[in-house]
Amino acid sequence: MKFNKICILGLGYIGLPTATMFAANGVKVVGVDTNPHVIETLRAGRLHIHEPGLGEMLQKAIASGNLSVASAPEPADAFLIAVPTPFYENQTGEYRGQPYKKADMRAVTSATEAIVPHLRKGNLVVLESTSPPRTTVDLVVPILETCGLKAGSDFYVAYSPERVLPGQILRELVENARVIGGITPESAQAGVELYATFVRGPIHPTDATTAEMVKLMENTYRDVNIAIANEFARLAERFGVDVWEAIRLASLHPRVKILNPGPGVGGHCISVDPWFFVETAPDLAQLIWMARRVNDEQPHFVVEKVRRAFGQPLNGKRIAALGLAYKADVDDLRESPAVEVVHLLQQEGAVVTAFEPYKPENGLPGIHSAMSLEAALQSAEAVLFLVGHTQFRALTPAQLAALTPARILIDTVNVLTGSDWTAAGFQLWRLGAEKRING
Ligand code: SAJ
Repeated sequence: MKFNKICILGLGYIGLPTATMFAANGVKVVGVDTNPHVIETLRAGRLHIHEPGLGEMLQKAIASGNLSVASAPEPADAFLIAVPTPFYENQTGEYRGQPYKKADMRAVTSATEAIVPHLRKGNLVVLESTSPPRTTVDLVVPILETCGLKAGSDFYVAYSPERVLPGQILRELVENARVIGGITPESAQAGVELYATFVRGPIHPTDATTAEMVKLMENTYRDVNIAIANEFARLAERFGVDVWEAIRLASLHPRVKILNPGPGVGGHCISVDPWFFVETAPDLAQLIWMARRVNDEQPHFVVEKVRRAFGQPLNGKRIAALGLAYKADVDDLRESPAVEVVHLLQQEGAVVTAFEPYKPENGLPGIHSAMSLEAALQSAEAVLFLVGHTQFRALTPAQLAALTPARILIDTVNVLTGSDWTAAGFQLWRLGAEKRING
């Protein structure tokens, strides 16, 4: 099949790099977003998200005339849906008295509806948004068929999960293996031909529901493995063991690779996707559900640690919280456990000044953010490391001692390694190591 023009609905962390990549490879792309701010920013050649390398690529794509942005779809050879699928904030399901989170599919529904007036014979529609199993066949196809054409014979429909890592998106979009599930083998084949435009990794055709499940399995596998790392951290504290050392030694086994404990699991993927299994099969997804609970409780575990470091209630204590992003070296605060920790500390009466180097200007509602590391640290009694940003990892004891009167350091992400912090007068408390290290 020949794809001269494609329309990409949703210009976020996935849709925008994908649109830019297609445009850079010679395809005419119309990027569609319902948020006017996104459209204005992109038209001015600027980015509303942070992703290394994307800014230059976007400007070239716009200048070449291959990429344009619009607020509504238009006729094209293929349509890609890359809109968010968060869970409902105020609505939960319940199974045997336990609440579970439910996917909010309204953006997928309205993006699909927006395609209907433009759908022609021979078109391809691909859903990329992470979705509960069977979304393509049970939600997307029936909406598309309201145009009067038959999915699978008149037009093609496929599900293709994105698997890129924020911060590495441009490389991983090209190099990662890609799974493309069609509602028919011909639909999968059409999808393979579309993505072959820029994907250099192997492309694997399958059916749509398998592709949906594959995506959820990947992130659920990671969530469950982080949960066990977090549980190991709790156990290590109980037994007076340093979990980081124990993990390093256990991972010497050729078939064991333990992930890192931390303040919890955030981001828009791993903390969300496992719920799609729980929601659709709560009777079966018991282990997955428990892992979610362990990871969601982790910010409380951190607060308990901070309380122990002070040895007294946190009311009135001045704490510098370093990092608000959901993980190291990204600017994304979505579902961030660091933000949750700050809120919990404030509920205990602590006076928290946060510093997020990737978004110093963007104070979150209810969080007092400093514009610089210096400002965050200058009157703190304790410094709490919540994200392993490179900038924090590079701090030396002498630098930190010069920046803050605080002598209590609480490290939830193992950034304060390799130096003797005690010699510089600090007390170091690390997550997963109950005894004070070196002190
Ligand atoms: N985390 C830990 N310990 C670890 C690893 C991660 O606590 O050992 C935490 C991070 O700090 C963060 C969260 O887990 O809060 C998620 O981070 P991540 O780096 O594991 O994943 P994401 O959400 O940035 O990206 C994931 C990736 N999936 C997998 O690695 C299986 C990515 O490939 C997917 O494209 C993305 O989800 C997605 O969009 O689904």
